[in-house]
Amino acid sequence: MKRQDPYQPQPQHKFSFGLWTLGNRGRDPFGDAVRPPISPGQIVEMLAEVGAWGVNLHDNDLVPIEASAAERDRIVRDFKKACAQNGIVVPMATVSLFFHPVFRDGAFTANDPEVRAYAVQKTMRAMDLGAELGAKIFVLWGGREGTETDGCRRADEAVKRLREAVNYLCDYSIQQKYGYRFALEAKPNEPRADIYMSTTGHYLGFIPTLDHPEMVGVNPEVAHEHMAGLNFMHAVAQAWEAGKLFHIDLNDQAPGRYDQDLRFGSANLKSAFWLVKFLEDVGYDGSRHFDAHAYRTEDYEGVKDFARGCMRTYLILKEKAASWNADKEIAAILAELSSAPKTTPAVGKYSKAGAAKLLAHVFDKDAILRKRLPYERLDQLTVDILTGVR
Ligand code: GLT
Ligand code: MN
Ligand code: MN
Repeated sequence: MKRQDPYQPQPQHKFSFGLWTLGNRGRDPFGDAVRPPISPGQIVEMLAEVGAWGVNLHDNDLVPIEASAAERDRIVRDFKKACAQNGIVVPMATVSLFFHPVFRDGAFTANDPEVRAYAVQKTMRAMDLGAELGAKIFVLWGGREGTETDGCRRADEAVKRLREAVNYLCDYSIQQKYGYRFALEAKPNEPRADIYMSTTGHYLGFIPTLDHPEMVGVNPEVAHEHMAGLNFMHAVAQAWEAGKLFHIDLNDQAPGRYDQDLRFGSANLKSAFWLVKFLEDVGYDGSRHFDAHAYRTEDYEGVKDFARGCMRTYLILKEKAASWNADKEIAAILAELSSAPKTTPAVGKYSKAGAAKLLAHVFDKDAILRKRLPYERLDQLTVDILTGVR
């Protein structure tokens, strides 16, 4: 009997892609599109063919910005039908506050009050659209919320404007009973020279200042933290620990480059491994959303290869993470690392008695230093597992 492919994506893996990802036509700042346009319905068919679970969208990925109300309704009806026929769900919606030239100076943080008001109105309409399609997560990525010259506004004013907009949108969701959870996505630069809220950590500091912090979390993206030279998994872990990992954008990126949005795991397999291991170890159960696109060399068959590759790599790394966790030598090293003499005073929560005990204890620093920390071996075992020789 033929063994079933263990890396075949299943609905419970919650793999999703944006309409803008499979629909990406390979345009870049230096060259025009290489792939012909395809419709949202065709993208949904492709997603079903490759075994994905969900599709995410910006308002204008589906409904052109100038569409009439009647056109909008027809487009939405057809799209819902395509999703139902292909067994594809819409877990997340978002809004384009970056493509139209009106947002050249930002959206929620723009200096022109009319642009700020339009941005909020456009987002409310995108929330209506997402709710109609069943989305429960609403992503906000402020790609244009930034500067080329810091003479244009005081940076703390931008923070205040952003807060005002997010507060407004939370209240709109409550009033409409949409049940949204907002996921804020950071990026350090591109398309603006400097974007406010440049890392996930910035957003984690911003969220507690909101009127409804419980409704707002983050959508960290691999590439965006790598562009800032940061350890992505650490950002994800901090978001998770704060109860704020509402969504995640998986892709890949070599540090120091332009915004690459590469196939998941294709640039730095080892950091992708630590990430997948983290998500699986803690039991993250949200979407595994791939915000990436195929190489510009590809036709739509190549785009399917790209999408299959993202999911396959995730599932391979998930299997490797299980092997890592089950490895006896690794388990023995981990146990050794955190062992200590029984006489070690516990720190834990402060108490007067505990503090007195701690102050009285004499630490044998030489003995502590004699303890092995075999991280070289630990890391090589990881490499052996990842390369398949173990
Ligand atoms: C855009 C950006 C992404 C964001 C999307 C959501 S759009 O493609 O590069 O990182 O997640 O607005
Ligand atoms: Mn993204
Ligand atoms: Mn990106």
